[in-house]
Amino acid sequence: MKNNLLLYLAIPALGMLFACEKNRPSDLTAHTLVPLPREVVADGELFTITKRTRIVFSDSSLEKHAASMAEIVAEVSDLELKEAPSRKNIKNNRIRLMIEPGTHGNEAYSIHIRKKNMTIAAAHPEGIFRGIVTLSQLLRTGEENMVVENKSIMVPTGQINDWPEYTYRGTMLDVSRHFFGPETVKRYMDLLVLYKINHLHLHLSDDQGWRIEIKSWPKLTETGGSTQVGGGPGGFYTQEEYRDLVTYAAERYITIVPEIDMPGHTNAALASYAELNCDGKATALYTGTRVGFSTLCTDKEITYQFVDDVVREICAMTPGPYFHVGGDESHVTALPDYIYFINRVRDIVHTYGKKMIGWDEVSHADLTQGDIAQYWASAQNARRAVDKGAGIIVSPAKYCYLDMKYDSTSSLGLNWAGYIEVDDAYNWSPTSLVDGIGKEQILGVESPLWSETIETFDDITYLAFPRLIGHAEIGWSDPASRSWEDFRERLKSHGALLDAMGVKYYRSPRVW
Ligand code: TNX
Repeated sequence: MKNNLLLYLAIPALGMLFACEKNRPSDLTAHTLVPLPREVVADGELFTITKRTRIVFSDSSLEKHAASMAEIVAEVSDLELKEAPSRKNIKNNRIRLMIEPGTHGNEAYSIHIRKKNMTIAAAHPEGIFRGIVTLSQLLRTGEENMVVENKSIMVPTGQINDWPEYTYRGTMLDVSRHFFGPETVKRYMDLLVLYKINHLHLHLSDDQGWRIEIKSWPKLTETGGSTQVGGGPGGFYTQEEYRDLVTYAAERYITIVPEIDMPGHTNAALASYAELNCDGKATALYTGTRVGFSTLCTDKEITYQFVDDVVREICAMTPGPYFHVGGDESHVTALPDYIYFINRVRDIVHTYGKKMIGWDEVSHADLTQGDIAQYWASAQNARRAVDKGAGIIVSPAKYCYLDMKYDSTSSLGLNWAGYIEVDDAYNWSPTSLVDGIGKEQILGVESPLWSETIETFDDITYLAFPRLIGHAEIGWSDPASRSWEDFRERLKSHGALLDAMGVKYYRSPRVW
């Protein structure tokens, strides 16, 4: 059975993977893995994958994973390995995928490579998936001589034990300022998987565009989805397309986090429905890039009916635990109105069984345990949120904003939070940003990519890579073992991998 979940991971016909017999790779610690695994112990031998190697799995839930494993091997060599349930009990010359109890959560895994066989073990299929990603990196970014004439693959023996620092490792894509269709989002997800990013936050509405079909309020997309920054045609996801994205994400262990930004950043909705405005008049569509000029009318009851319908329809299509309510830069909403609004919206989100996430300004409202503030600008807001019992996702603009220019010569991006070179994006720590906010309060790290200046898949990847790879390591790896010098060396091989996949990225002079 063919399954291409991880096919993209295996696509590059890396010229470097053709080998000669001498100089065999035999040191597992000489790897180029990103994010850096917790523990890697080498024992100096080799396991050789040949055409007789079998992939066996302990549990039917791993059948797809076994197929992905076979595809990765097939892509780096000419080998077409057979898969079988492990009751056939093959001991030697096999790659075994195995569920076994573990202690570090669903994503933890271990890889044990012995002379005669190899095992990827985890407590949950998700851990097996993360382990397969690690192995695929090992095969694709490893030493040049692992693959011998395409007929065998020599893997250095040893053990990898690995688990994440934070359970939430995300990136946000703004599909409102410029719209990106489902195929673009899927291609982006294919790359996120490679670096173990497990949340994709979609910024589905803003002043310039409403991007998700809401059946009970059809003009949101008919009118509000009809344009974008610069006046282009915009676009939106039908509910069917959104569901398909959610499924595509789930198959890759990515959780979609939908955001409807409110009460500010709502011009697209205000242009679609006159009744959402305090003066009862629809606004004009907006294709510029100013922020902070729009607000829903917080003292009209229809506003809450609108929010309830939108949240209900989106939550019904979203299996993940979160609904993001935005809440940023509501500069024309008076603070008491803002607080009243967020409190009511939070209750609506809870009614539909989701946890509320909001940008750090939502800390002004009555947050409770389980609510989450996304720290992007104000340490004071983040602190206030924590004091109310909320959790924190860290996205400090000066390190995490993927839409900031790399330097003054970057043609894409903005610079209001500064220039962010690849080492700046890597050299910081989530736990030393705000006094009183440590690992216990932090769910994880997210890198937002706002789209005022970007229009294509290449634009997305140029700003995201390689900075996002650094953020992925911050979210996953042991903080005590992170170092820029070491990361930079590993990153070099990932440039070759991105090249082989045809992914456009910023070739920073600080790395290459
Ligand atoms: C600030 S970050 C915004 C966005 C802009 C972004 C541009 C945040 C919560 N709000 O509306 O797109 O800056 O970098």
